[in-house]
Amino acid sequence: MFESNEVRASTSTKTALDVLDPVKELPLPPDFLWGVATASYQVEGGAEQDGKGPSIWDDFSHRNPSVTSGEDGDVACDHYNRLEEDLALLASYGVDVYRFSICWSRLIPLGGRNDPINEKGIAFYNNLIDGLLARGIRPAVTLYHWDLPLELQKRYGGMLNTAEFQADFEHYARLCFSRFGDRVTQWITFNEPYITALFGFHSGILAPGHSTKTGHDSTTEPWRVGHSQILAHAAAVQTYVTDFQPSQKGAISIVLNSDFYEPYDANSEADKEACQRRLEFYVGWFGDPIYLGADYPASMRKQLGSRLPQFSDAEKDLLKMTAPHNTFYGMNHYTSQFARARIDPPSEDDHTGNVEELTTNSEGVEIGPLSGVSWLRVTHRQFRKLLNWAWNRYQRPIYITENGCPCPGENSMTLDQAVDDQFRIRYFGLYIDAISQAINEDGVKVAGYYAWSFMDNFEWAAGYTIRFGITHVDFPTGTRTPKKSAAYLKETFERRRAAAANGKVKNGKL
Ligand code: PNW
Repeated sequence: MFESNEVRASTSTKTALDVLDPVKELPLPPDFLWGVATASYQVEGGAEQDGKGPSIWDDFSHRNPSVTSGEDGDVACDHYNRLEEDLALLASYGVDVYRFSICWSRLIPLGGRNDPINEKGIAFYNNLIDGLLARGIRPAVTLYHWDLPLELQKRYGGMLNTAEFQADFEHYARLCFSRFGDRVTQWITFNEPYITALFGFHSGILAPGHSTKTGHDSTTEPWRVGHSQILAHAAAVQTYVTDFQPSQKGAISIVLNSDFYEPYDANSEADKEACQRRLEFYVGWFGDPIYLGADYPASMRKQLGSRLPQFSDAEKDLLKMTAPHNTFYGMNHYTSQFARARIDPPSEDDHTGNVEELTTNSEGVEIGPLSGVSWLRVTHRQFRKLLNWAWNRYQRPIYITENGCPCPGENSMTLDQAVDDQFRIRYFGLYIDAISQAINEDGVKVAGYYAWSFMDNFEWAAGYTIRFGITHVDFPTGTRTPKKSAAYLKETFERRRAAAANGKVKNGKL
């Protein structure tokens, strides 16, 4: 995942589309929100502009060009300098909401609680937020989407130092609430803490690039980094609820990503248990402490023993106190896999719950058709099951905070071919149908949907080779061209919401 693992179109797009189910265009509630999402390092550029300090991603991409396909986010989509154009484009797409992240080192170049604040960085996000509101678009703000101020990594090891990180994150969050909170009603503390912990501190594919290969202890670091994010999250929630929410009236939570898992052998009890355990190691790791105010899942305690940190009494109190204030569940979801129970005992650096992950089951059936990247297959039925799983366990209204895919062969296409993104349109249609079924047939509360992504951007270790945008970006010139999926999303959400409003819906069907 995340490496440059582009899937080139070996067959024509028509053939790839033929194997996908048809879209039913099922209805959605009239107040369902839709929008698009981005992250600061993936789109902004302006790496050294107006006093911004370096982040671990500036450092990582410059030091390890081979890991990031020789690319970096120095310019990316140059969103920092093309703000007006991008605001106009967002408005033309008819979105209700826009999810973006703040680059911490733009606001506090060195990152720490006693370090100076950069007013020019604050001004950029003020312009963005005001520009959105002027166009009737509501901002949803992620505080941390992977670009930690580099100085904090150097000063005390960043997330490896729980107490320092928690204090600095709380201070940064407070700054954001106080400067932007009068206009922001949806806050997200961390994007995908699972990916930060495991890809930043286990495989080393993402910044800061720790792994056993670089001399780090990947049997303990991911669990410490997860612990730090949970406690920093809880501290920020407490600050928001105590000092800002009474007047600002916004909502706050976190975004957890995960695949769904189907048993490799549908008749094997061990494989069925492996699916549940895999989800606990993926989602329960963060979801149980944050939404339930509980300890880590028992399956994790059992396997990881003393390598999984303990919560002190004061920390347990903080989690219990803040849990009910996480009023929505932010879900990033792309794909699913089969899970097979391993027979041998888990290795010390296992993070799966001793589960083998596969794309083909015991009968040789593939989980779904391949998109334009090797880790992502179209698995809309499993998406519906994951929505049910998260709703049953946490009982919070769900926002899909990211969902999308690259088309097979997209990066090798001409502009005309790339904007005719029928594969992506089908993917969106099927996944939105799954949301409709979860709401109307299963009784799951899903409140909104953000497509990933507003535009093609810096896809981390894959550089610019993997394109997730509903807007094509020609990176040498920065030229934006809407893909057909942009118009499709606007029309399909209008149609699906109107269907319900017009009373044309019976039993959730048109
Ligand atoms: C997300 N998986 O990460 C990130 O939040 C985005 O920044 C990124 O651009 C996007 O996905 C597309 O890759 C992922 O489990 C997290 O397969 C998890 C998975 C994939 C991507």
